[in-house]
Amino acid sequence: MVKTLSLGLKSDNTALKRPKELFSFSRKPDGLWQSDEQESKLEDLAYFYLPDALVDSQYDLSGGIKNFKLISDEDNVANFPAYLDAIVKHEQKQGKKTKADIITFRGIMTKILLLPYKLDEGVHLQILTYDGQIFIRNDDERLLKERAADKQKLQSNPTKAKHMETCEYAGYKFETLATLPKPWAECTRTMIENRHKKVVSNYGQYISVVLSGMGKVRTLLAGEVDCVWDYVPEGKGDVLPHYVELKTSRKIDTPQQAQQFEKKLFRTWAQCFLLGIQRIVYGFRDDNYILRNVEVYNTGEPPVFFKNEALPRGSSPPVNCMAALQWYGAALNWIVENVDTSSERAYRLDYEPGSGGFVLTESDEGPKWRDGVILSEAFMLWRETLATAS
Ligand code: 0WD
Ligand code: CA
Repeated sequence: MVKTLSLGLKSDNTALKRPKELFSFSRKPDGLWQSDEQESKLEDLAYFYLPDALVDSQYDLSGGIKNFKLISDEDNVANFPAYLDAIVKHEQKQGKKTKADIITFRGIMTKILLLPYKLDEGVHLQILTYDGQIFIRNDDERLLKERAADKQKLQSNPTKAKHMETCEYAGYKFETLATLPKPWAECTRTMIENRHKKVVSNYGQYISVVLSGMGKVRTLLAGEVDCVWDYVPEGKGDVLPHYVELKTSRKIDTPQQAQQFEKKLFRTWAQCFLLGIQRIVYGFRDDNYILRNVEVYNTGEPPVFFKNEALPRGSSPPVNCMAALQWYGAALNWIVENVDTSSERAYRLDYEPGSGGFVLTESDEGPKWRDGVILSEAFMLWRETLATAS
Protein backbone atom coordinates (compact mmCIF):
# COMPACT_ATOMS: atom_id res chain seq x y z
CA MET A 1 0.00 0.00 0.00
CA VAL A 2 1.41 3.36 -1.06
CA LYS A 3 -0.67 6.53 -0.93
CA THR A 4 0.47 9.98 -1.93
CA LEU A 5 -0.90 13.33 -0.84
CA SER A 6 -0.18 16.16 -3.25
CA LEU A 7 1.33 19.17 -1.50
CA GLY A 8 -1.03 21.45 -3.40
CA LEU A 9 -4.13 20.08 -1.72
CA LYS A 10 -6.24 22.50 0.29
CA SER A 11 -9.18 21.88 2.55
CA ASP A 12 -12.11 24.26 2.59
CA ASN A 13 -12.99 23.17 6.10
CA THR A 14 -10.48 25.05 8.23
CA ALA A 15 -12.95 25.51 11.08
CA LEU A 16 -10.75 25.46 14.14
CA LYS A 17 -11.49 23.93 17.48
CA ARG A 18 -10.43 26.34 20.16
CA PRO A 19 -7.29 24.84 21.71
CA LYS A 20 -7.72 23.75 25.30
CA GLU A 21 -5.00 22.65 27.68
CA LEU A 22 -5.87 19.32 29.27
CA PHE A 23 -2.78 18.92 31.47
CA SER A 24 0.97 19.48 31.62
CA PHE A 25 4.12 17.61 32.59
CA SER A 26 7.79 18.44 32.82
CA ARG A 27 11.43 17.49 32.57
CA LYS A 28 13.33 18.32 35.74
CA PRO A 29 16.71 20.11 35.87
CA ASP A 30 18.34 16.65 36.23
CA GLY A 31 16.75 15.51 32.96
CA LEU A 32 14.18 13.14 34.49
CA TRP A 33 10.56 13.32 33.35
CA GLN A 34 7.72 13.67 35.81
CA SER A 35 4.01 13.45 35.03
CA ASP A 36 2.36 15.37 37.87
CA GLU A 37 0.55 18.45 36.55
CA GLN A 38 0.64 20.34 39.86
CA GLU A 39 4.35 19.83 40.19
CA SER A 40 5.03 20.92 36.61
CA LYS A 41 3.09 24.13 37.15
CA LEU A 42 4.53 24.90 40.59
CA GLU A 43 8.14 23.92 40.02
CA ASP A 44 8.93 23.88 36.33
CA LEU A 45 6.97 26.71 34.75
CA ALA A 46 8.81 30.04 34.56
CA TYR A 47 7.46 33.61 34.68
CA PHE A 48 8.34 36.38 32.25
CA TYR A 49 10.00 39.39 33.84
CA LEU A 50 12.14 41.74 31.79
CA PRO A 51 11.52 45.44 32.43
CA ASP A 52 12.95 47.92 29.89
CA ALA A 53 15.58 49.04 32.37
CA LEU A 54 17.08 45.53 32.24
CA VAL A 55 17.05 45.47 28.43
CA ASP A 56 18.97 48.77 28.59
CA SER A 57 21.79 47.07 30.52
CA GLN A 58 22.90 45.51 27.19
CA TYR A 59 23.28 41.94 28.35
CA ASP A 60 25.82 39.74 26.62
CA LEU A 61 23.87 36.71 25.42
CA SER A 62 27.08 34.74 24.98
CA GLY A 63 28.13 35.35 28.59
CA GLY A 64 28.81 32.15 30.54
CA ILE A 65 28.77 29.87 27.49
CA LYS A 66 31.64 27.81 28.96
CA ASN A 67 29.35 26.68 31.78
CA PHE A 68 26.37 25.81 29.54
CA LYS A 69 24.59 22.69 30.80
CA LEU A 70 23.61 21.39 27.39
CA ILE A 71 21.58 18.20 27.20
CA SER A 72 22.84 15.82 24.50
CA ASP A 73 20.86 15.56 21.25
CA GLU A 74 20.23 11.87 22.01
CA ASP A 75 18.58 12.74 25.32
CA ASN A 76 16.63 15.66 23.90
CA VAL A 77 14.29 13.89 21.51
CA ALA A 78 10.55 14.05 22.08
CA ASN A 79 9.84 11.38 24.70
CA PHE A 80 6.70 9.37 23.94
CA PRO A 81 6.74 7.15 27.07
CA ALA A 82 6.91 10.24 29.33
CA TYR A 83 4.05 11.83 27.37
CA LEU A 84 1.97 8.64 27.64
CA ASP A 85 2.62 8.43 31.41
CA ALA A 86 1.15 11.92 31.70
CA ILE A 87 -1.84 10.92 29.54
CA VAL A 88 -2.46 7.91 31.81
CA LYS A 89 -2.36 10.14 34.88
CA HIS A 90 -4.85 12.54 33.29
CA GLU A 91 -7.19 9.76 32.16
CA GLN A 92 -7.08 8.16 35.61
CA LYS A 93 -8.24 11.46 37.12
CA GLN A 94 -10.96 11.86 34.49
CA GLY A 95 -11.94 8.19 34.58
CA LYS A 96 -12.07 8.10 30.79
CA LYS A 97 -10.10 7.92 27.57
CA THR A 98 -8.99 11.19 25.94
CA LYS A 99 -10.99 11.72 22.78
CA ALA A 100 -8.49 12.52 20.06
CA ASP A 101 -7.93 11.13 16.58
CA ILE A 102 -4.22 11.96 16.49
CA ILE A 103 -1.81 11.99 19.45
CA THR A 104 1.57 13.58 18.82
CA PHE A 105 4.00 16.43 19.60
CA ARG A 106 3.47 19.99 18.46
CA GLY A 107 6.86 20.04 16.70
CA ILE A 108 5.68 17.27 14.35
CA MET A 109 2.54 19.17 13.43
CA THR A 110 4.67 22.30 12.85
CA LYS A 111 6.64 20.28 10.28
CA ILE A 112 3.45 19.22 8.51
CA LEU A 113 1.92 22.71 8.60
CA LEU A 114 5.05 24.30 7.11
CA LEU A 115 5.88 21.50 4.65
CA PRO A 116 4.82 23.36 1.44
CA TYR A 117 7.05 26.25 2.53
CA LYS A 118 10.13 24.15 3.33
CA LEU A 119 10.39 22.01 0.23
CA ASP A 120 14.11 21.48 0.68
CA GLU A 121 13.71 19.70 4.04
CA GLY A 122 12.69 16.06 4.30
CA VAL A 123 10.01 14.93 6.77
CA HIS A 124 10.13 11.38 8.10
CA LEU A 125 7.42 10.20 10.48
CA GLN A 126 6.47 6.91 12.10
CA ILE A 127 2.81 6.14 12.70
CA LEU A 128 1.17 3.52 14.94
CA THR A 129 -2.50 2.91 15.48
CA TYR A 130 -3.72 1.66 18.82
CA ASP A 131 -7.09 1.67 20.57
CA GLY A 132 -8.68 3.54 17.65
CA GLN A 133 -6.14 6.38 17.78
CA ILE A 134 -3.21 7.48 15.63
CA PHE A 135 0.19 8.07 17.28
CA ILE A 136 2.77 9.97 15.24
CA ARG A 137 6.48 10.16 16.06
CA ASN A 138 9.37 11.76 14.27
CA ASP A 139 12.02 9.32 13.01
CA ASP A 140 14.44 10.73 15.55
CA GLU A 141 17.15 8.15 14.86
CA ARG A 142 17.33 9.37 11.27
CA LEU A 143 17.22 13.02 12.39
CA LEU A 144 20.03 12.47 14.91
CA LYS A 145 22.21 10.85 12.23
CA GLU A 146 21.56 13.75 9.86
CA ARG A 147 22.27 16.28 12.59
CA ALA A 148 25.53 14.53 13.58
CA ALA A 149 26.61 14.55 9.93
CA ASP A 150 25.75 18.26 9.61
CA LYS A 151 27.76 19.02 12.74
CA GLN A 152 30.66 17.03 11.37
CA LYS A 153 30.54 18.98 8.10
CA LEU A 154 30.36 22.25 10.00
CA GLN A 155 33.66 21.45 11.72
CA SER A 156 35.48 22.39 8.50
CA ASN A 157 34.33 25.95 9.19
CA PRO A 158 35.22 26.56 12.87
CA THR A 159 34.10 30.21 12.82
CA LYS A 160 30.65 29.27 11.56
CA ALA A 161 30.45 26.31 13.95
CA LYS A 162 31.29 28.57 16.88
CA HIS A 163 28.69 31.11 15.73
CA MET A 164 25.95 28.45 15.46
CA GLU A 165 26.77 27.16 18.94
CA THR A 166 26.72 30.67 20.35
CA CYS A 167 23.36 31.43 18.73
CA GLU A 168 21.88 28.28 20.26
CA TYR A 169 23.30 29.27 23.63
CA ALA A 170 22.06 32.86 23.23
CA GLY A 171 18.48 31.57 22.95
CA TYR A 172 18.70 29.76 26.28
CA LYS A 173 20.62 32.65 27.85
CA PHE A 174 17.80 34.99 26.84
CA GLU A 175 15.30 32.62 28.50
CA THR A 176 17.39 32.69 31.68
CA LEU A 177 17.57 36.49 31.66
CA ALA A 178 13.93 37.08 30.80
CA THR A 179 12.26 34.68 33.23
CA LEU A 180 11.95 33.99 36.94
CA PRO A 181 11.47 30.50 38.37
CA LYS A 182 8.48 31.70 40.46
CA PRO A 183 6.04 34.62 40.25
CA TRP A 184 7.85 37.92 40.89
CA ALA A 185 6.35 38.41 44.37
CA GLU A 186 7.80 35.07 45.52
CA CYS A 187 11.31 35.84 44.30
CA THR A 188 14.10 37.32 46.34
CA ARG A 189 15.94 40.36 45.13
CA THR A 190 19.04 38.26 44.48
CA MET A 191 17.03 35.85 42.32
CA ILE A 192 15.87 38.78 40.22
CA GLU A 193 19.12 40.71 40.06
CA ASN A 194 21.59 37.87 39.59
CA ARG A 195 19.98 36.20 36.61
CA HIS A 196 22.86 37.21 34.34
CA LYS A 197 25.18 35.11 36.53
CA LYS A 198 22.97 32.03 36.57
CA VAL A 199 24.28 28.87 34.87
CA VAL A 200 22.28 28.34 31.69
CA SER A 201 20.78 24.87 31.20
CA ASN A 202 18.34 23.35 28.73
CA TYR A 203 17.54 20.27 30.83
CA GLY A 204 14.40 21.69 32.41
CA GLN A 205 11.30 21.77 30.23
CA TYR A 206 7.62 22.45 30.78
CA ILE A 207 5.26 20.71 28.37
CA SER A 208 1.64 21.69 27.85
CA VAL A 209 -0.76 19.14 26.37
CA VAL A 210 -3.47 20.73 24.29
CA LEU A 211 -6.60 19.35 22.65
CA SER A 212 -7.46 21.16 19.45
CA GLY A 213 -8.33 20.34 15.89
CA MET A 214 -9.46 21.41 12.52
CA GLY A 215 -12.54 20.34 10.59
CA LYS A 216 -13.48 16.88 11.85
CA VAL A 217 -10.03 15.93 13.14
CA ARG A 218 -9.19 16.23 16.82
CA THR A 219 -5.52 16.42 17.78
CA LEU A 220 -3.79 16.04 21.13
CA LEU A 221 -0.50 17.93 20.98
CA ALA A 222 2.32 18.12 23.52
CA GLY A 223 4.55 21.17 23.17
CA GLU A 224 7.17 23.02 25.13
CA VAL A 225 6.05 26.30 26.69
CA ASP A 226 8.73 28.78 27.75
CA CYS A 227 6.95 30.85 30.41
CA VAL A 228 3.88 32.63 31.75
CA TRP A 229 3.23 36.31 30.98
CA ASP A 230 1.45 37.21 34.22
CA TYR A 231 -0.15 34.45 36.25
CA VAL A 232 -1.65 30.97 36.02
CA PRO A 233 -5.43 31.21 36.48
CA GLU A 234 -6.92 29.12 39.26
CA GLY A 235 -9.37 26.27 38.81
CA LYS A 236 -10.95 25.90 35.40
CA GLY A 237 -9.56 29.18 34.03
CA ASP A 238 -8.01 29.00 30.55
CA VAL A 239 -4.23 29.07 30.96
CA LEU A 240 -3.32 29.23 27.23
CA PRO A 241 -3.71 33.03 26.86
CA HIS A 242 -1.18 33.42 29.68
CA TYR A 243 1.65 31.52 28.00
CA VAL A 244 4.58 33.11 26.19
CA GLU A 245 6.96 31.82 23.51
CA LEU A 246 10.47 33.29 23.77
CA LYS A 247 12.79 33.64 20.78
CA THR A 248 15.98 35.41 19.84
CA SER A 249 17.02 36.78 16.49
CA ARG A 250 19.63 38.99 14.84
CA LYS A 251 18.42 42.59 14.94
CA ILE A 252 17.15 43.75 11.59
CA ASP A 253 19.36 46.19 9.68
CA THR A 254 19.10 45.04 6.06
CA PRO A 255 16.26 43.90 3.74
CA GLN A 256 17.88 40.46 3.66
CA GLN A 257 17.74 40.25 7.45
CA ALA A 258 14.12 41.35 7.30
CA GLN A 259 13.38 38.43 4.96
CA GLN A 260 15.19 36.01 7.23
CA PHE A 261 13.23 37.27 10.18
CA GLU A 262 9.99 36.89 8.27
CA LYS A 263 10.76 33.20 7.74
CA LYS A 264 11.54 32.73 11.42
CA LEU A 265 8.39 34.54 12.44
CA PHE A 266 6.33 32.31 10.15
CA ARG A 267 7.69 29.22 11.94
CA THR A 268 7.12 30.83 15.33
CA TRP A 269 3.56 31.72 14.35
CA ALA A 270 2.95 28.08 13.36
CA GLN A 271 4.39 26.78 16.65
CA CYS A 272 2.30 29.16 18.74
CA PHE A 273 -0.85 28.83 16.70
CA LEU A 274 -0.88 25.04 17.07
CA LEU A 275 -0.79 25.19 20.87
CA GLY A 276 -3.00 28.29 21.16
CA ILE A 277 -0.19 30.45 22.58
CA GLN A 278 -1.05 34.08 22.05
CA ARG A 279 2.15 35.95 22.91
CA ILE A 280 5.59 35.89 21.34
CA VAL A 281 8.57 37.76 22.78
CA TYR A 282 11.60 38.31 20.55
CA GLY A 283 14.97 39.34 21.94
CA PHE A 284 17.05 40.99 19.21
CA ARG A 285 20.84 40.75 19.43
CA ASP A 286 23.65 42.29 17.44
CA ASP A 287 26.63 40.49 15.87
CA ASN A 288 28.42 40.52 19.22
CA TYR A 289 25.45 38.73 20.85
CA ILE A 290 24.51 41.83 22.83
CA LEU A 291 20.79 42.06 23.57
CA ARG A 292 19.66 45.30 21.89
CA ASN A 293 15.91 45.32 22.14
CA VAL A 294 12.85 43.24 22.89
CA GLU A 295 9.57 43.11 21.00
CA VAL A 296 6.29 41.54 22.02
CA TYR A 297 3.98 40.21 19.30
CA ASN A 298 0.48 38.91 19.43
CA THR A 299 0.19 35.57 17.56
CA GLY A 300 -2.61 37.14 15.49
CA GLU A 301 -0.23 39.77 14.06
CA PRO A 302 2.07 37.78 11.74
CA PRO A 303 -0.79 36.57 9.44
CA VAL A 304 -1.78 40.19 8.78
CA PHE A 305 1.84 41.24 8.39
CA PHE A 306 2.56 38.47 5.85
CA LYS A 307 -0.57 39.28 3.89
CA ASN A 308 0.78 42.76 3.28
CA GLU A 309 4.49 42.05 3.06
CA ALA A 310 5.32 38.55 1.92
CA LEU A 311 7.30 38.19 -1.28
CA PRO A 312 7.81 34.94 -3.17
CA ARG A 313 11.32 33.57 -2.93
CA GLY A 314 13.13 30.54 -4.31
CA SER A 315 11.06 27.46 -5.00
CA SER A 316 8.77 27.89 -2.01
CA PRO A 317 5.51 29.82 -2.23
CA PRO A 318 5.26 33.13 -0.34
CA VAL A 319 4.46 32.63 3.32
CA ASN A 320 0.73 32.74 3.84
CA CYS A 321 -0.84 31.61 7.09
CA MET A 322 -4.32 31.02 5.67
CA ALA A 323 -2.99 28.86 2.81
CA ALA A 324 -0.79 26.95 5.28
CA LEU A 325 -3.86 26.19 7.39
CA GLN A 326 -5.84 25.01 4.34
CA TRP A 327 -3.01 22.61 3.52
CA TYR A 328 -2.80 21.51 7.16
CA GLY A 329 -6.54 20.81 7.25
CA ALA A 330 -6.25 18.72 4.08
CA ALA A 331 -3.24 16.83 5.47
CA LEU A 332 -5.03 16.01 8.75
CA ASN A 333 -8.12 14.78 6.90
CA TRP A 334 -6.04 12.69 4.56
CA ILE A 335 -4.15 11.09 7.46
CA VAL A 336 -7.29 10.04 9.33
CA GLU A 337 -8.91 8.82 6.12
CA ASN A 338 -5.96 6.71 5.00
CA VAL A 339 -4.56 5.39 8.26
CA ASP A 340 -6.65 2.40 9.28
CA THR A 341 -7.45 2.55 12.99
CA SER A 342 -9.76 -0.48 13.01
CA SER A 343 -6.78 -2.71 13.86
CA GLU A 344 -3.19 -2.24 15.08
CA ARG A 345 -1.07 -1.05 12.18
CA ALA A 346 2.20 0.74 11.48
CA TYR A 347 3.05 3.18 8.71
CA ARG A 348 5.71 5.60 7.58
CA LEU A 349 4.83 9.03 6.30
CA ASP A 350 7.63 10.60 4.26
CA TYR A 351 8.37 13.67 2.26
CA GLU A 352 11.54 13.62 0.14
CA PRO A 353 12.76 17.00 -1.10
CA GLY A 354 11.83 17.49 -4.73
CA SER A 355 9.19 14.73 -4.76
CA GLY A 356 6.10 16.92 -4.60
CA GLY A 357 4.15 14.52 -2.39
CA PHE A 358 3.68 13.24 1.14
CA VAL A 359 3.87 9.45 0.96
CA LEU A 360 2.19 6.98 3.30
CA THR A 361 3.44 3.39 3.27
CA GLU A 362 2.66 0.50 5.59
CA SER A 363 5.63 -0.54 7.73
CA ASP A 364 6.71 -3.80 9.35
CA GLU A 365 8.38 -1.98 12.25
CA GLY A 366 5.20 -1.93 14.33
CA PRO A 367 6.38 -4.46 16.97
CA LYS A 368 9.52 -2.41 17.65
CA TRP A 369 7.63 0.91 17.89
CA ARG A 370 5.01 -0.66 20.13
CA ASP A 371 7.73 -1.73 22.53
CA GLY A 372 8.73 1.54 24.22
CA VAL A 373 9.55 3.64 21.14
CA ILE A 374 6.06 5.08 20.64
CA LEU A 375 3.77 3.03 22.87
CA SER A 376 4.66 1.81 26.34
CA GLU A 377 3.66 -1.25 28.34
CA ALA A 378 2.17 0.98 31.06
CA PHE A 379 0.00 2.88 28.59
CA MET A 380 -1.36 -0.22 26.88
CA LEU A 381 -2.10 -1.84 30.25
CA TRP A 382 -4.02 1.23 31.34
CA ARG A 383 -6.06 1.36 28.13
CA GLU A 384 -6.88 -2.36 28.49
CA THR A 385 -8.04 -1.71 32.06
CA LEU A 386 -10.22 1.16 30.83
CA ALA A 387 -11.71 -0.95 28.05
CA THR A 388 -12.67 -3.81 30.36
CA ALA A 389 -14.10 -1.38 32.95
CA SER A 390 -16.50 0.26 30.48
O1 0WD B 1 15.41 16.94 17.71
C1 0WD B 1 15.18 17.27 18.85
N1 0WD B 1 16.10 17.26 19.79
C2 0WD B 1 13.84 17.71 19.17
C3 0WD B 1 13.39 17.58 20.43
C4 0WD B 1 13.03 18.22 18.08
C5 0WD B 1 11.73 18.60 18.52
C6 0WD B 1 11.34 18.43 19.81
N2 0WD B 1 12.15 17.95 20.76
C7 0WD B 1 11.67 17.71 22.08
C8 0WD B 1 11.66 18.93 22.91
O2 0WD B 1 12.87 19.09 23.60
C9 0WD B 1 10.51 18.60 23.85
O3 0WD B 1 10.94 17.71 24.86
O4 0WD B 1 10.32 17.32 21.98
C10 0WD B 1 9.55 17.81 23.03
C11 0WD B 1 8.34 18.61 22.56
O5 0WD B 1 8.77 19.62 21.82
P1 0WD B 1 7.86 20.42 20.77
O6 0WD B 1 7.28 21.56 21.46
O7 0WD B 1 7.00 19.51 20.01
O8 0WD B 1 9.09 20.86 19.83
P2 0WD B 1 9.25 22.09 18.88
O9 0WD B 1 7.99 22.84 18.71
O10 0WD B 1 9.93 21.60 17.65
O11 0WD B 1 10.32 22.98 19.64
C12 0WD B 1 10.07 23.50 20.92
C13 0WD B 1 11.36 23.59 21.69
C14 0WD B 1 12.43 24.46 21.09
O12 0WD B 1 12.23 25.82 21.37
P3 0WD B 1 12.49 26.93 20.21
O13 0WD B 1 12.17 28.22 20.85
O14 0WD B 1 13.91 26.77 19.79
O15 0WD B 1 11.54 26.58 19.07
O16 0WD B 1 11.97 22.31 21.83
C15 0WD B 1 13.40 22.43 21.80
C16 0WD B 1 13.67 23.92 21.75
O17 0WD B 1 13.80 24.39 23.07
N3 0WD B 1 13.94 21.85 20.57
C17 0WD B 1 15.22 21.50 20.39
N4 0WD B 1 16.25 21.53 21.19
C18 0WD B 1 17.43 21.10 20.70
N5 0WD B 1 17.59 20.64 19.44
C19 0WD B 1 15.29 21.07 19.06
C20 0WD B 1 16.56 20.64 18.59
N6 0WD B 1 16.72 20.24 17.35
N7 0WD B 1 14.10 21.16 18.50
C21 0WD B 1 13.29 21.64 19.43
CA1 CA C 1 11.51 29.34 22.66
